[in-house]
Amino acid sequence: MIVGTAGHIDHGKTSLVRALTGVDTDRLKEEKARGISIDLGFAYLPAPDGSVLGFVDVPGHEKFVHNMLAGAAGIDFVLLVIAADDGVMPQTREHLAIVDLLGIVRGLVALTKVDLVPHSRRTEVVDEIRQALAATGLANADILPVSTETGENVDELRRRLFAESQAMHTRNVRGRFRLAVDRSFTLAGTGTVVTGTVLSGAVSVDDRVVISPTGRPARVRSIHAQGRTTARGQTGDRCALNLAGEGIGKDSIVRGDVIVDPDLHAPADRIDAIVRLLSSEPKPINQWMPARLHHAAAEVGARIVLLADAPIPPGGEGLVQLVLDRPLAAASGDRFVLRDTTAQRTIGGGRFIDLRAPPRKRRTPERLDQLAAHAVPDPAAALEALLERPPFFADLSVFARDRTLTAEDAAALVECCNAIKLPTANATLVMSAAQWLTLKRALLATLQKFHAEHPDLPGLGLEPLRMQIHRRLPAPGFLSFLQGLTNSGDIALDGAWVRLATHSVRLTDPDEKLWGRIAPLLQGKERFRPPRVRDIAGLLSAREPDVRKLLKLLGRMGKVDEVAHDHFFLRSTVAEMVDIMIDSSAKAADGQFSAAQFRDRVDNGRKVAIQILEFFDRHGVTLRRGDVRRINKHRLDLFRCAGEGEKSISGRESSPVGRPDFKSGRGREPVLGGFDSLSLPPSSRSAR
Ligand SMILES: Nc1nc2c(ncn2[C@@H]2O[C@H](COP(=O)(O)OP(=O)(O)OP(=O)(O)O)[C@@H](O)[C@H]2O)c(=O)[nH]1
Ligand SMILES: [Mg+2]
Repeated sequence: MIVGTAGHIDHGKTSLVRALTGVDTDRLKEEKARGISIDLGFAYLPAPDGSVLGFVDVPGHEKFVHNMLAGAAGIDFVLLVIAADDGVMPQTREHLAIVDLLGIVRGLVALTKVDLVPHSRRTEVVDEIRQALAATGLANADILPVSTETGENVDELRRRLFAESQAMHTRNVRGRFRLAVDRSFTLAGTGTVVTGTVLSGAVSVDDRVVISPTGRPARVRSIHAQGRTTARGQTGDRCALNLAGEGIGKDSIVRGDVIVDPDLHAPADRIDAIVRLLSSEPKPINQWMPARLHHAAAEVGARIVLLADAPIPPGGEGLVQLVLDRPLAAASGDRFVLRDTTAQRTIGGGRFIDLRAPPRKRRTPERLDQLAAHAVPDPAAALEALLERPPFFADLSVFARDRTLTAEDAAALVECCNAIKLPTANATLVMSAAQWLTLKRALLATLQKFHAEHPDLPGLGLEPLRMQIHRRLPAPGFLSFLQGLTNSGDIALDGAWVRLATHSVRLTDPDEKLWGRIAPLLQGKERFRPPRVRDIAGLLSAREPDVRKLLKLLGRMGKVDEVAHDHFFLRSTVAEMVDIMIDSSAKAADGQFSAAQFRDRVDNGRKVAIQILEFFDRHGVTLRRGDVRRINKHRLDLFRCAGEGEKSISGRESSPVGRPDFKSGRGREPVLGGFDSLSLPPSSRSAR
């Protein structure tokens, strides 16, 4: 258990810690000279149960409240020190407000210097204290009269602290490691040492950590926890870490930095939060009000953006966006305190709700609804609430990181919420099973409708499909969703096209008829020099655009290939030409053949032969060097005829490129304008 003192200057905090532990925490020369505490002091006290109590002694001077704040962030139990002669003073109230804003509800009031006052004063001051505590989390705290001068109740106080420590359930060691740095120094023979309270998780010797927000990596060389050497420190321990790493020195780590599990490093400079303004404040919080923000041991300048219409009145509470001067290493749910810009008084504080606050549309009803879900403390309940609201998905990676959840915690969360994961390259999105099903139904219905209206099209483009679905996922998540449906056999992805698995392209009756007349022109003797679109149109007295459109469609169906502009060959002819090239190359000692050799075999004139070879070059089937070409056996399957997949052609290796290659965006599509979109739409490209 970490005990922190609080209270007005000179009320006897340091004396009390010394009486309890035997340690004088005022170490600085200036502290000795002025007889006041300036910075944080630390002491340890072994308890009878074998545990060790840690003490953080804070200064009471109004100028050093920022130091008090740095110390108060990691404490479990507050020892509010009030001198019986003075009674409740300004920093008694301010420290009490801070402790309350930080959510510290366990504590005890030490009524010090009782040796200096008559007995009647004791009851008087106790009444005053009760009033001050009334509206806080410490309303029911015990008030114990003590004197370090006479020793009255010092043993009793120590005994009570031991009992409190024992009663306190060991803090849950769940979560990833975070330690808020309050000191950084160099120790001769050891190196760089940082101290602070472990806010979550645990750390072991040799662990890799990151200093956040700077992002510098380091290794933990050794650990002291609660004043003792150990191999491991955990939540609630005050630890000293000896850190090693490039550029690691006492000056590269400062008070306010947070040593974190590398996966947690994601500083935030725009945070949505719930804030409470102290009732003692004279003015409300207005739009864009500046303030000093204290979080853990860090302090930054901030602007307050109101998320509701009205200003937050003294004693009131409201949602705000905190726009920070520089990023903080924080976690969702962390407490913070606000002070005025001149650092003269504490004005309020609250709890971080969403570390990834949007700079725009931050007050829309949809966003505020999401914030309500983010505000739920229990991770499972919060995630469940998020998934029930627009946009009906969440980024699990970000959610888990910002709540410092471990991988196991995150997995358990998915299980517990019955959520469905959509893994993408950089993140894992999650949806509720119900929403996933809704999306699936909407998608299948959209495709079904599209196929019914366009039986001659291979499918709907990825991006148009995504935009047509009312429940819209971001492109990478959508691709992941489609991949899931592909795996389950509901849909098929062909290049950039999405179709129902059951859909196959059918020609319309007029097209079927026209094809019946065109096909013979591409076969037989003339198959290596078939007529071009214009010639076909002339021969059949058909409209040129109709012929072109049909042949392009047949290209998508894999029946023909557009070898050169407006020059279509039957797929079987292309396959035959591939065989001819294989044969030519097999007959040559060096596996190479010339354009002239190819032209002689297909007998179609130099110009056409070259166009065909260039077509194969573009598809990587042939590799050209000067006047000769080689076969690239890895691309041979590109031009097999439909249904020919099983036929083994000697010398050909079955290759993964037989199917359209979704990943690379390459497929069977002719390079020359035969396909509306050769590569994937930009959205699906960004999906990787
Ligand atoms: N008579 C009497 N004097 C006390 C008692 N406790 C502290 N003092 C005296 O009060 C003065 C201030 O004590 P500190 O312990 O330094 O007070 P503090 O609260 O730590 O002061 P800051 O850290 O500067 O805020 C010292 O001169 C102490 O000797 C007490 O119980 N009785
Ligand atoms: Mg002191």
